[in-house]
Amino acid sequence: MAVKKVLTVAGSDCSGGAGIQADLKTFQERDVYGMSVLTVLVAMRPEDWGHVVTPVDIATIRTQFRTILPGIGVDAAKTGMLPTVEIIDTVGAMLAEADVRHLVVDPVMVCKGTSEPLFPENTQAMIRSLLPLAEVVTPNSFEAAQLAGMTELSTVPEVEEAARRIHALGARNVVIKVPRIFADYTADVLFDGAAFTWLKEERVQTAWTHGAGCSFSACVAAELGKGATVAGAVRTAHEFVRAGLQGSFPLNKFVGPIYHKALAKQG
Ligand code: PXL
Repeated sequence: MAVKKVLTVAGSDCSGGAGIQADLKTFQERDVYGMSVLTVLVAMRPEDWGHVVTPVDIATIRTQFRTILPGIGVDAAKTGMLPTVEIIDTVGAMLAEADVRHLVVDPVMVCKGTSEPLFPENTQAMIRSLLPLAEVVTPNSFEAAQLAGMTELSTVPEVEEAARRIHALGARNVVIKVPRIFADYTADVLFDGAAFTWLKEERVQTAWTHGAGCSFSACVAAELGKGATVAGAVRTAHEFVRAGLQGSFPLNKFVGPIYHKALAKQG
């Protein structure tokens, strides 16, 4: 059977841990052919790891997108960091026109290690242009609160209420990643519009979690592209990221990525 083709529409993290670098590593590990449309270049100042964010111009985003759609075709796609309202609306319009069968929206609003939301004004654009197209949306608890119009998610009922609200905005399935809601457990919860499925594991003890969110959504897209159910894709992604966290390592004193080959490394 021909290899499945999966597209990431996301930013470059030149440190290699998140963004399209994480997505393409994940696609390779999950045995799909990865392609990318770059929306933004992220660099980090070596002194304090402050992020320097350079959006790609709209015409260049369009040209890349047309290379792949209609130029090649995809079995699934994901979106990651989309740095401006104009880029979110443009990517949303192109994805709507291309009618991508399986779309995972990772509503990236912050990078780990930076406390300030990078692009707070983008939330409304994501709600307008991306959520109605999403087969799966994968916010962390901060992003889920922003999308749901809530202040903070610190209890199970609050997380479930946020998932219901985000589902009502048009995403067909909502996965909220809530690593810190339980004392010793990390959790992802899937809401398909009818039922909640909580995936709970003992927390992997590591400070190095960079790229976990990007890799999670990339893995969901890869599995959907290969024909998995949403519940199956989410479970695989949960386990894939968990293995990656077990093999995570520091790049310097500021940042450490998950390791996509953690299972192979241990074996
Ligand atoms: O982890 C969020 C993220 C997504 N995409 C890019 C990033 C980051 C955080 O550094 O750089 C390109």
